[in-house]
Order: sequence, then C-alpha cells, then structure tokens
Amino acid sequence: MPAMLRTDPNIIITGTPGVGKTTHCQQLASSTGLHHLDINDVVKKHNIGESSTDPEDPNTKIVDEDRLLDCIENDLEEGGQIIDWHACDLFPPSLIDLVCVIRCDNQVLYDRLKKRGYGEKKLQENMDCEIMEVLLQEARDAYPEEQVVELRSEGTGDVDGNVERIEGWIKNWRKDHGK
Ligand code: DAT
Repeated sequence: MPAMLRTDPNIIITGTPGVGKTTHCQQLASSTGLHHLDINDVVKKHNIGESSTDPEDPNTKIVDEDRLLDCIENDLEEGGQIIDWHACDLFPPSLIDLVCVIRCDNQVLYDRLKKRGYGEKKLQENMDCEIMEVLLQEARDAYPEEQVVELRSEGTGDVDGNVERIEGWIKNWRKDHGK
C-alpha cells in the first residue's frame, strides 16, 4: 500500500533507555487508539536478537535490523503505529510521520537506571548516550527537521503535557489526511 493511503500516522518514540519511551507509548496508545509497537516484543516474538558477547551484559540483544523491518513492514504500511525503540534511523522515512526524542535530566536518568539494576558499565554507556544527545542527532540525521521533536520527561506532568501535544498533532494529521 503506498504511504499516502495511510489514514493514521506512524510515530516513533525514541530516546536513551530509561527516559520514558514506554510510559509515553502506553499512555498515547490508550488515549488515541493507535497501536503500541514495542520493538522489544517484536524481537522476542520473532527471535531476531542475538545475545551480546559482552559477559557483563548478556541480556542486551543485537538485533538483525533487516529481519526486524520484514516483521513490521506491513504494520507500518497500514499506519497507526507508535514505535517504541532506542534507535530510530532504521525505519524508512517514507513510512514515518513524526519522531519524538524523549530527553531526561542526567541525575534523574541515573537514578532510574540504577533502580533498574544496570551495572556500572551499562549505566555509564547510557548516561554518555544521553549527554551526547546520540538519539537526537540520529533522528535529525535520518528525518526531515520538521518531523523531529524533542520532549522532556522528568516528572509525571511532563508525560501528560507531551501526550496532549502529540494527541493534538495526531488530530491535525488525521484531518489533513481526510479522516
Ligand atoms: P524507557 O521505555 O525509555 O526505557 P520507561 O517508560 O520504562 O522508559 O521509564 C523508566 C522509568 O521511569 C519507569 O519507572 C517510569 C519512570 N518515568 C519515565 N518517565 C517519567 C516521568 N516523566 N515522570 C516520572 N517517572 C517517569
């Protein structure tokens, strides 16, 4: 199906682990009826992740991106997907309508990841990722400037505000696409 026939948008919610991607996706899916496409679940379901060879981090999966795209291509073509993943440049720009990069204060993120039980090395890698704005840069390099928004997620009020903003954007997108 050509991308222009989609009547619901595809939205990527990305960012460093712990910034609040899943929290946003769940709230958005429940308020808009769009589908929360959790890439972690897709990887598990289709067994397309290989365990990391790092002995300190055996649970991290290296994902075969070509196979991942094969698994979700139909969903993306249909539209209405809220994609939850800590990378964004693998998804074809022609099938993506909005990219939200969730950001978080370093100390808040550190505490969240510590609570998750991350070891020192993994913790530091993820803190560096957030400080260096890796996901924001990845999004800006892969998608048109006007499709990339940066949203902060430190307190619960932030989630509500961000979700409201994205809901408004979805409403306009639907109107512009004849729905
Ligand atoms: P991610 O999917 O990016 O790994 P998450 O949604 O699982 O992140 O959130 C990690 C933890 O932080 C989880 O316990 C919920 C909490 N959290 C996320 N965003 C928050 C916010 N804006 N206010 C309060 N807690 C938040």
